[in-house]
Amino acid sequence: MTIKHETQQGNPSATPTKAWWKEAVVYQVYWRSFYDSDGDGFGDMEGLIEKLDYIQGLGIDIIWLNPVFESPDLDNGYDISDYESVMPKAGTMEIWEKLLAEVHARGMKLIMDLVVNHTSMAHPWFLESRSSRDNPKRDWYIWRDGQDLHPPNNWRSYFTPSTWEWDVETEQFYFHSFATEQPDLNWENPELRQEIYRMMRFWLDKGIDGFRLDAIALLAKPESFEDAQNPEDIAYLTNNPGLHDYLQEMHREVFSRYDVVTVGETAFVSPEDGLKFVDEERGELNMLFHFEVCDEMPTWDMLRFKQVQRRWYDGLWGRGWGSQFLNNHDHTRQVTRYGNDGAFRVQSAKLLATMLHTLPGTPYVYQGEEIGMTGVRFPSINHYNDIAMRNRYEEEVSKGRDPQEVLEELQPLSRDNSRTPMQWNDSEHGGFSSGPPWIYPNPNYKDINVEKDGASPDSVYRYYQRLIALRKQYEVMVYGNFEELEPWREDEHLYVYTRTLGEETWLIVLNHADQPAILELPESWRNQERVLLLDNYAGADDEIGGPLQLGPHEARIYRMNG
Ligand code: ISL
Repeated sequence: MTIKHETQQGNPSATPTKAWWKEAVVYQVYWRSFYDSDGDGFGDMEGLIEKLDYIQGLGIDIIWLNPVFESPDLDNGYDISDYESVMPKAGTMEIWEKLLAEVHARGMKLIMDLVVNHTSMAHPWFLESRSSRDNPKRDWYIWRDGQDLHPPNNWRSYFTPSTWEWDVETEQFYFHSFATEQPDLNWENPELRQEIYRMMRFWLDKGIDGFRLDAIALLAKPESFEDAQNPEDIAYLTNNPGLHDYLQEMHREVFSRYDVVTVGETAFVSPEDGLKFVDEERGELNMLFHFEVCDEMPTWDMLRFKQVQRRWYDGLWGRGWGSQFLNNHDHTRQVTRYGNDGAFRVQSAKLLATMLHTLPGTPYVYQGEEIGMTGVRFPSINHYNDIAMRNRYEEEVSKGRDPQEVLEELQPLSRDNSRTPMQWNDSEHGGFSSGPPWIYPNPNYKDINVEKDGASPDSVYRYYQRLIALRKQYEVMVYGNFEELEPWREDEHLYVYTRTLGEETWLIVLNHADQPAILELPESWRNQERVLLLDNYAGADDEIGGPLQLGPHEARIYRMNG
């Protein structure tokens, strides 16, 4: 079979092919922070089972479960030491089977977060590989001679100053894209690849509904590890030659044999690169997460966000599928980073949700965003757990920088912002656990929690329910063509766009600002019949023919000629 490498741009006026995972809303469960059933301070799968009705109540279709495989847990499960057993912290294989059955019994699907770019250094494969230069598994990882004990090149990893670690036993360096404890697998080795495919089929044969593929754009490494011009720009870790050959082989050997969904975590991809992963003609992945916002837009910038949305719509639409998200377990909470988590927290949480659920692509809800949970500022580095942040803090302070200055620089984007325990009620630890949690709760759990949100007439959870219910009722929200209204294309606060499918046209109006706005619709729109399907102010609509008077962070969805 020839490998297809050519790609075209998307087709903005096309109507996409239909698929269940395009119509779905995904809820990401960072289980260790979701609900602790046994009081050990860690969330667990039993706790998740107890809360499945809460998730189903939103109208969720798919649950994305962060890694539960056996692991020393240095990177919270992204350092796997046994792909076919469950980390005791999370539960047992029997409990996992029960979780899958309970998810399916509620008509939902379960996708597993799988890390195949690297393993833990405690994985038996690595222990064998590092035991001697002629061990049969030596080539399952990436080993190179240095240059007079210096690393083979100047690359830095995501979490450390160098991607190379010296191994005194066999006197070579091994390669790691993340922490030293996370050695990269050598995907050039066909035996390794076949073992990964067998493991994937092991889980798919248990009945899971797909995978979230961690760091999947990193699988291929360059022939020769030349020095980088700018070692700080770590994009060199991704999209190396051969990557798509591996993904097309993975699709042939695994995904093509099941009715499952695959979503790739593809950092550093452009729409052109992205289409190579998700072009439905190519047989690789179903959809992807790009990071042109979360990795590259430190704070809200409406014009930049609009530009990113245009690029990806034009780049993928009609040929491949994307996702919409503004936070996850790696990126701080969206209402803090990209909205207003103060005076307008509730309205802002709803506006961001309206935007993500009405823009093209599958929306991903990260646990807690459905009640407007916020980021956090812990007082010292010792309150933080995230290996990425702690490594960077040490690295910067070791350069002689002021520790408090480094702390304040790292706090806003620390991954721990979104990893604080789910806030269920205002009891101790937010109702997350009866024991001290593995990570400090956000002190605002007394004011922001599921119970209090549910008791509020302005419940964010109930707004998400209504938003998600609309998706089930109207196909235009999934398959409708996207187009911005000209007068507001360059507006820094107002985002005004339509979704159109056949005779159905929706107009979405968002005022991403702390001030009210008056919006004079163009003549052709002003007098059209319309139905206000959803409004985060729950107020009456404006008179047809007159201007739209929007409050701060007000979001509206109109069905035109409804
Ligand atoms: O967190 C990021 C930047 O601050 C992301 O770019 C992230 O580190 C990167 O995209 C890869 O993330 C994934 O792999 C890591 C793991 O630590 C992350 O939690 C996971 O989402 C290594 O497995």
